[in-house]
Amino acid sequence: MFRGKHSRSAGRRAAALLVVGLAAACQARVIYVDQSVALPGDGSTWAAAFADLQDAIAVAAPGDEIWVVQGVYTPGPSRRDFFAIKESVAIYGGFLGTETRVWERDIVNRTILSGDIDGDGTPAGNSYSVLAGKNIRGAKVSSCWIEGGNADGSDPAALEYRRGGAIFLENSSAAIEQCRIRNNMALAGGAVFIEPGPDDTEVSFWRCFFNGNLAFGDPMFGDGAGGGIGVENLQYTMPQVTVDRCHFTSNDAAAGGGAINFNGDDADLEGRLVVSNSVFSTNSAASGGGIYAGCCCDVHVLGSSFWNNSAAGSGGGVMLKGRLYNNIFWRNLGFAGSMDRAAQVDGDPLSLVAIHNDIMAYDGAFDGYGNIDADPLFTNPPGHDGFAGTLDDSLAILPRSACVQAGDNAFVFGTLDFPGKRRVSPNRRGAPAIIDMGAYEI
Ligand SMILES: [Ca+2]
Ligand SMILES: [Ca+2]
Repeated sequence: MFRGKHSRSAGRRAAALLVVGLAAACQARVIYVDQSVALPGDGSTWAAAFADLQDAIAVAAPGDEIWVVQGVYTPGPSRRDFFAIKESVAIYGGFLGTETRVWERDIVNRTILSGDIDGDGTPAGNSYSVLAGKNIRGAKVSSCWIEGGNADGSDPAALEYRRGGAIFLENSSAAIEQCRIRNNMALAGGAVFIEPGPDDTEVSFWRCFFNGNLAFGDPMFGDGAGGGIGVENLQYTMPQVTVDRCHFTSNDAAAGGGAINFNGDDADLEGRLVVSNSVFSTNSAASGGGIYAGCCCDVHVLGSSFWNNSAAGSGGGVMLKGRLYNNIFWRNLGFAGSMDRAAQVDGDPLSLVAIHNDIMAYDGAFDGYGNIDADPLFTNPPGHDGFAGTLDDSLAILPRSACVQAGDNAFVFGTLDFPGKRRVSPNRRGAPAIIDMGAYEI
């Protein structure tokens, strides 16, 4: 089992979680929101729901849950308005307005948190960030579609209007779960930007889809990194960021990290990025089409698949310092459309360890063992719609793929693969349970 280093802050974090848990037990309540309610009430029942999500957020206290019926919700008339992510408050979307239990919600009931406040269907005039949180702990956003944020602020000193079109987090810990985060843009951190602060913070993404997000800023001025998720800081300790069972497709960055940019000070040994059981298809950047991680922080990529990502320079799949376990990097594109090893995985050989990966054109460049160079036999990468870069892209592999039973069980994070099958399954009855390379277990 893959285990992380023991952080000096683990004890403090556990204590904080305990306090949050006690607070939740004492005063947890549900606040109901339904934009179509006939007569808005005090949010105490579906029949008396608030019509405006902002009204629910305004009265929410730590431990509360906000349940939001399907429909479109906008933060407010000003581009500076946002839905506040509050301390120990969970926002759940995906309801029809009849449910009595939180698990009855379903993402197919689209609770859309939209930045298109002028309703013209274009990014122009939209909210800088749809959601934002500062100095908070224990927050959750679940089962929402988050779209249309456009952090294109012109004042260089006002970072919060230039980062994180969908979500801007500063010195905060939050869990983002089962959300569809699409068509957001920013100068950096197109969908999500995580600004570290003086506290130890942790941000997790679980079963989220990132599609069509863009970091468009000018790299000359330190912008343009992280089309999907951007984390960048030289002043404070980098946060702990985990990404599990997520799908990144058609996210683009003018600088590093089409899907994810994780970049701090080289002296920062506390920050950590763990990416597991995730799919990266058709993302692009100047460098690191899938992931760019340029600091010496703890960076681990496990059980994930990278296909058709591209970089104008190097590392069409990933460009990083870190550790790669049980992944597939296939047909990613580098400089001038090349598909050599550097187009799949690039980074400083002295700081990159690769163990049991399938890497196209692998040349033994990195420390490690068990790596192969064999067509993974994806079943249908562009998916049923025939277009690469859409949400039905699939990097499932055929049973006769060389990636089957070819991983290393010493490096497994999480118990389920990308679609939800148990990790470390035998490929047939009676076979030993060995993890398959990539995001899909046979
Ligand atoms: Ca607009
Ligand atoms: Ca597709």
